[in-house]
Amino acid sequence: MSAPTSAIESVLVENRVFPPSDAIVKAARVSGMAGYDALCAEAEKDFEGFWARLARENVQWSKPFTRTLDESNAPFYQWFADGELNASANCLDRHIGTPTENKTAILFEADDGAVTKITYKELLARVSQFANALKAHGVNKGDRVLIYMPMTIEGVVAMQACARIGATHSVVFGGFSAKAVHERIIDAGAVAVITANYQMRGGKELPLKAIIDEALAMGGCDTLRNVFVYQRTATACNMVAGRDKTFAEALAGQSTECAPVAVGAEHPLFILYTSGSTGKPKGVQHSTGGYLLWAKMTMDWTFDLRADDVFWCTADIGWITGHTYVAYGPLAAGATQIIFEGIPTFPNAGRFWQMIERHKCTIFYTAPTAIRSLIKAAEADEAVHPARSDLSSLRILGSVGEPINPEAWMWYHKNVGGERCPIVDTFWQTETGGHVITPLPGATPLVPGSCTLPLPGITAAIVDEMGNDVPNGSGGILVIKRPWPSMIRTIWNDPERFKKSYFPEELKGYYLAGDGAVRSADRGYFRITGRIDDVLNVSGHRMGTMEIESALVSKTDLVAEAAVVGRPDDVTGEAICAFVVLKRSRPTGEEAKQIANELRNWVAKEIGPIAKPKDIRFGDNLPKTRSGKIMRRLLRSIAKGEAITQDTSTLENPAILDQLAQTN
Ligand code: 6R9
Repeated sequence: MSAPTSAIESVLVENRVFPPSDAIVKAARVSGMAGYDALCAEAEKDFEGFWARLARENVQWSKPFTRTLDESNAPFYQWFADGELNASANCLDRHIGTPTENKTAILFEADDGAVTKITYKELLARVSQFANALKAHGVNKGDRVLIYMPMTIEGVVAMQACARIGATHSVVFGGFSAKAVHERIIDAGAVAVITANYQMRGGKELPLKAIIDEALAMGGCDTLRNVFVYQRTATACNMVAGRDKTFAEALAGQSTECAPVAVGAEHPLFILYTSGSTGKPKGVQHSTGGYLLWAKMTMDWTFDLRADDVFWCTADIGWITGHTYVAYGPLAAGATQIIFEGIPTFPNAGRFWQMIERHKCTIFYTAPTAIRSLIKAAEADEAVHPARSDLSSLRILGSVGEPINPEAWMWYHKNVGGERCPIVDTFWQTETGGHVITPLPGATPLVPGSCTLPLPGITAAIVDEMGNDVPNGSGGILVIKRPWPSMIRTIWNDPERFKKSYFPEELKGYYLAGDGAVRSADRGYFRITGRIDDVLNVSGHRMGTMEIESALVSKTDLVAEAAVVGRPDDVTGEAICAFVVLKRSRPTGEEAKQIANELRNWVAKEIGPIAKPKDIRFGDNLPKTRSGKIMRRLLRSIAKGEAITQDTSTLENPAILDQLAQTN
């Protein structure tokens, strides 16, 4: 861990400011900076009272809580612990008997453009029926269920059905490999898997069930009893008698009514695996009460949601953004939301803009990497430019997953937002459960590339390595000083790692986010400067360098040693760059290309295609200190194509730098 120093200058020179218009301020829920300041003051005056008020207003409790925050076993904080609720009831049942019951909950657009709509009432029936099917197969409160589904209504149904019976879901992104799935089934002790035969992306039919079969064939999944298979396409897939059931088989004869199971506020709603700085992914465990409060409250605060909004978060349910702002938040808030199965470039790179027009989307929330790739596409082909679509329905834009560079911000603002829509650049993490630092659209003056200010009650700060505050304008380590309701509760099966990773002793008990940040000297606005651990952010997806290294060295017939670093990339934010020492002599030319491809495919098989290194360079060795430590900062410079200016006097083998600097 080291405090970042780069990227600080840019925040000091960014002086464009975009305040919300008077009309937006007037109509907003949190209205103007006065509205924001009032909430902050309330939180400061009575921290617990503030959260208790919001938890009562935003969540429906089947048994009210009497105690707000329990810090007695810090950092294992508990919120609203003696309260009881059901997350699915909070997303569905709460709307029954209100005008929302017949409102479209999900407007699903398939890869091929076919549209299906489902109302809240219909969704409740679908979720209840599937919940009954799970129960009939012996899935009980507290059991873990692994979900490996495409972006479909059924993906959300699967998550909500688990929540309804108090089962803890663990969604795995459909791009992860059989090995990654296998590891997660075992770590979570999953009793069931919910998957689909295939998924449709960009006109291609890609297998899902076959990957589950492969994972289960690896053995050791002793807890697993059932696999439920949604028939997304007409193509048949392998079914194992006794273990595998189609949705149709499982649902046959099941009632469409199912009483939600009340759980304690701290009951684990889900586990979501994410990359950390060691090879093993962390199962981030979230609560039910505090998490749901956050999902609902941030829909209102950050997106200023109104009854007639058409909300679209483009994230996959396999990531935290798809949990909080697809599967839970929009439903808890009673919104109409768009769910999109496909990819932004199929059948052409105007798909997002055409869909906004077609469905009169009002709030659009996506990742900088998507924006950057669509800028490129629009510049290359006028036909897919957002100007070709009517985007006048939009009123708020959002960004998430990685820092948005001011150029992309300005393009988004002008070409998508018509210079009228506030952009909420939401900083948060799998571990934070929902937004923690973000502008509020009717309050915060915007500065391109800055996530601006913490939400009321979030005590975000920038500190040095001893946990002392640094002055505005200086870079440092991003922390959150006090707990908040939607924070990570623990790492599944590994409480020690939870403490060590997020509450290191030297940081005074503060939550360590793992990012570097700097606050602007004038406004105190936060800008995230990137991860300070060995985690890369590629297209908004977190990848651990150690995970990729372990995957490479597990190709034992070929690889002796590997080191993985990130380098800046125009479209994906960061790109993965691997330095590899082979067991045979160093290849060059065509042969190097061929082996590099073989290694890329290997990594795709071990982790998933998203982890494939973009660059692979071969060396006779890696730059190491005399004590044998790989000098990653030198590799980072080489990967960027920079001249080495750092001190190399501690290097065991300085000559290796020239060799690695040559592209194969
Ligand atoms: C929600 C999500 C978390 C990491 C985080 C940071 C980066 C997310 C950001 C951002 C700058 C933003 N990140 N949002 N950096 N500005 N608005 O992405 O969760 O997948 O866990 O990634 O993403 O580095 O630490 P997750």
